[in-house]
Amino acid sequence: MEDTAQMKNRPAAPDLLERLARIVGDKHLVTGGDKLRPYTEELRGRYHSECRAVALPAHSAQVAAVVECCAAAGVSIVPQGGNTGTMGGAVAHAGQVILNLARMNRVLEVDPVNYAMRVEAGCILANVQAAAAAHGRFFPLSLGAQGSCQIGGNLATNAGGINVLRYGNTRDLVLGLEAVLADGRIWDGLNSLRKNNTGYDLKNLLVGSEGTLGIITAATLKLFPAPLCRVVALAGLADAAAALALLGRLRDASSDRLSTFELMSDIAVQSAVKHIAGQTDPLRGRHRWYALIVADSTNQEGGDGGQSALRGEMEAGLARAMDDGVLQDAVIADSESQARRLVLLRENIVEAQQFEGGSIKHDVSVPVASVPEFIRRTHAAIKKAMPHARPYPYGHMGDGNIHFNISQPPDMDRQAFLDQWRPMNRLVHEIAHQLGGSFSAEHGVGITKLEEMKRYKDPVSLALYRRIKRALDPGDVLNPGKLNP
Ligand code: 2HG
Ligand code: ZN
Repeated sequence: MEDTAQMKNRPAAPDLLERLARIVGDKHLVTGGDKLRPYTEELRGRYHSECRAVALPAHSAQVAAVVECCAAAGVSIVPQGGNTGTMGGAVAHAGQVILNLARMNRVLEVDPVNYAMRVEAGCILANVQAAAAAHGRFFPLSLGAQGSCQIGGNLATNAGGINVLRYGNTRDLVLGLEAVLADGRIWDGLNSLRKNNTGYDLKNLLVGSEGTLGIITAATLKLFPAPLCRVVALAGLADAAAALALLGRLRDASSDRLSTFELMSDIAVQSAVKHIAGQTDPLRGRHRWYALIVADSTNQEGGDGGQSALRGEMEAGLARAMDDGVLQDAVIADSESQARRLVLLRENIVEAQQFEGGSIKHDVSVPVASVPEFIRRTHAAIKKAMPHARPYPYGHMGDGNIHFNISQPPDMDRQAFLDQWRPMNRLVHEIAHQLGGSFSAEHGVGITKLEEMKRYKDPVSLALYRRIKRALDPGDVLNPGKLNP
């Protein structure tokens, strides 16, 4: 194999596009015009892609043929799912081909007895959840973009979401994978075994590799019993230390059946109430912090599918916490529609932040027990650096993953504020690092966090990553320039 520099300098064979069209079909090779936009524009408008073409293969053999063809022409590939990532992992430059898996969207099998399902990589996450539910099973990965993100992208980026506390991270939900490698071979690791202790765990190498080691084309996913009842509560709290205490108490009180424990700052909740139509704050007074709590159960005890038993446990846990001064107020949803509205409050704060002007985003994790200290120190550091900046923190408290976002001072120029992105990142990431945390807990690295990789990853890890990349993709065909600084 020739090296990357040689590949980049060699002009692509003029008939590359013809050959790609022959592989995927004319209709499924997008080369220009408005049709490119869904693949080249990303949701938040932070990046814009250029590309030679977008290829939309129909099955793994076509993916393999596209990879072989591009590799032979010295053209690199950007694998892409629903294009909902936030770190620029699916962003392409003019010389590249985007390979989007949208057409590979079949649910291949749901096996309720084995608690497993096999899907193609382009399945929309919400459709995966629905297919599992249709067989009385539960696929727990759940995140804001689930109506448009693809499961292959979720796996390639190890995207997290709001159920990690109970069901584990995305990589924990995978039993097997199929992937196309940089040399066009198809790796078939699509088994549904719970135990298979034979050799290196290749699937875990690919999950979270952001398309740099192989293109995930199909997956066998782990399913769970479908929850029959759920209790959704919103608590008002004085500080993050109280939220931490409440988290522990409710894990105990519910026999560890909490699936979600999300922390939201007052500014985040109030901004959702202000900007999102129909959104209300169900608590009587204002609180500095709020927690959205979901518990679910498959235990059918009692005449109502277990609902009152689980509700009883949660009510008792919340009442004790109130008596002990841990929480200031709480409400439990009385109906499924109220429950849905409470969950929407958390979902809406992401969109609501856009109405507060420019925002600088963070996605850090620290040990769960260190969240209060992280929040305290970060808040103070931001206020010192920019007194009128408005910290807008929220996140997956149960996983120690806080989006310590910052909204611009109201009277500051938006761009002048956004120009502070890097120094603000540095400040927040330093504190997370000092507390033994990560600068990217769920959104990955892409191109946005390459500097942080250099700064915070230990040199041995970085050297191993480079070796693994060279071993699997010596020609730098797959998503070059992403993840590895
Ligand atoms: C969430 O938790 C997402 O809602 C988005 O990870 C976070 O936009 C963000 O900062
Ligand atoms: Zn998140």
